[in-house]
Amino acid sequence: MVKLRFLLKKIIIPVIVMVLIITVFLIIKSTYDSNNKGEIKGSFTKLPSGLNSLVEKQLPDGQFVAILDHEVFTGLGIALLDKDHGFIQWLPEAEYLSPNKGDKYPGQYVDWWELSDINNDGKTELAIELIISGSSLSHPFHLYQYLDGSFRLLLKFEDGVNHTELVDLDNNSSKEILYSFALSSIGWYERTYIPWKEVWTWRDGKYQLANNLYPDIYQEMLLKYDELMKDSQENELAQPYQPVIKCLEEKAKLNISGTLADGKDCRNLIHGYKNF
Ligand SMILES: [Ca+2]
Ligand SMILES: [Ca+2]
Repeated sequence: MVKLRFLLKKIIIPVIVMVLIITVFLIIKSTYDSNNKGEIKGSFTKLPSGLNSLVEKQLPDGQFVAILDHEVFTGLGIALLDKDHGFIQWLPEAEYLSPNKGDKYPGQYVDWWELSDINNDGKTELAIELIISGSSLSHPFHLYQYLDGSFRLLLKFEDGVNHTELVDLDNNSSKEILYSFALSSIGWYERTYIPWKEVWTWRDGKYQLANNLYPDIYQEMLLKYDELMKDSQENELAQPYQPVIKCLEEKAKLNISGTLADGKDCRNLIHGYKNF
């Protein structure tokens, strides 16, 4: 009897009290966790090792698109996450691979991103401009469409000195993609003297090159080429680019006259140009 009382006092009661305390703690913790699930820093137990979600946007069906970065290495990837922020997959051509797997990622920083019905077709698009720091001033651009729980790549631009804007140029509620870049970015002269612009418009279920529908843009480019031509006459090192500027002028004039012309066709006039 004495032994039983001793056991109750020294072992059984303390153990029961301990179990009660742990149970109450777990109940409080699980309530706290479920209340905080909507926070970005909620539960990332299902993300690949070492990766963190920097920012994310919620999709119409409750899934998320997120920019993931690595806690040690540089670079960003774009991923689709489930409703609980668990990793589903990388978006096409936006995979992040750590340096020991090949140093591949679409960008180092996010310049801007937009998730909306960009082309006014009732489906959601994601447009994202990234930044890769370095002398070529590269701003990779990816455009995706979200359909049936996954993303498909519609367009991708990755020239040097490039910038992309979404603008509804003809006021039909479907945004055009205005893309500016340099035909080559291997050196300062290329980055400065041979700029070009493209306009992409949504037609027949895809974004198509439509430079010739927006003559005003190429009128402006003609003024720019005039200036560059004058500059190049005073700068010996810029003179090798004059044939390229002339070619771009001709392409701009064709677009103004209504004939679709692509400035990239002038690249073969750049001495030593290689398409990397
Ligand atoms: Ca759309
Ligand atoms: Ca439009």
